[in-house]
Amino acid sequence: LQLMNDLWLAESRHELRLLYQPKFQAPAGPAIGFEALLRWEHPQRGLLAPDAFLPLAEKTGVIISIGLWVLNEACRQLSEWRAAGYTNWTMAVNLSAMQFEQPSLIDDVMSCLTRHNIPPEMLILEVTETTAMSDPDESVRLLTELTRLGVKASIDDFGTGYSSLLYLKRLPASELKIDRAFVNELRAEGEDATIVSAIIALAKTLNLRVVAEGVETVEQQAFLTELGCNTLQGYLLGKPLDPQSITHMVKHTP
Ligand code: G
Ligand code: G
Ligand code: MN
Ligand code: NA
Repeated sequence: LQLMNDLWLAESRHELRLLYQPKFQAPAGPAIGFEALLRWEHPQRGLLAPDAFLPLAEKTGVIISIGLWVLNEACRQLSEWRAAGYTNWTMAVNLSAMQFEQPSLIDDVMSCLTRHNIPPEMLILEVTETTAMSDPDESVRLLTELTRLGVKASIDDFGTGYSSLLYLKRLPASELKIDRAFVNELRAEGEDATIVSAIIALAKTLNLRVVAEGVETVEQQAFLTELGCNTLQGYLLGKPLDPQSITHMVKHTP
């Protein structure tokens, strides 16, 4: 209960932070964009990862205001990077199920883009496969509206939910992210290799960019590239970093 109280106050107390994890062109290209990942600097418990408080935030509804804060802060950071010359970077923001169902979502996204002067196509909204498929018709409608604004949609944690291929085909997404559970155990002869190559083939058929998340080894990097995966994300190539470290990273990478 204390945690719940603290969570309602976290934003006004300036305890929320965003880290940014890079996505790279496969196999070893430059960073093409970043995913904003939320952290909570709790005064007593220290730095908390989303798993420690997002379920509570969803249950109590505070996720709505936290989610708006995330969207706004990520766009603010992107506009700062754009002003510094990094105009080809995209920014990905994770949406929770409850945010996705908010009637004000489209307006909130639009006003955020305007406020920070961000070209819509540089913003990617990540929704999990499970969220997208819980009400497929509504998801098609929402993603169609977002796409009309020019914003990109990404289907996160793909492979863990139950997609109807018919709806997947109708969803105006531009990206699939292969869940890191499949990437984790990737070996050339294993079962996960078959699943991963099927997902990549599916993404190609549907004309979607395909991102592998959780890439931790050079073997995974090489194998995913061989299978035709265009984008890689994971600790091997870049951990979630604070903005200062990112500026440092790009200045010291040829
Ligand atoms: O950053 P980390 O690997 O601990 O993230 C754990 C989970 O929390 C991931 O599934 C990620 O998508 C989710 N997550 C991270 N940041 C946000 C956020 O700002 N909003 C939502 N809804 N989920 C997030
Ligand atoms: O579900 P989503 O893709 O939003 O999850 C992002 C989460 O995955 C973040 O919390 C991030 O810390 C974590 N993550 C990113 N790269 C790796 C990785 O290479 N290995 C593991 N185990 N976790 C990762
Ligand atoms: Mn994500
Ligand atoms: Na994911």
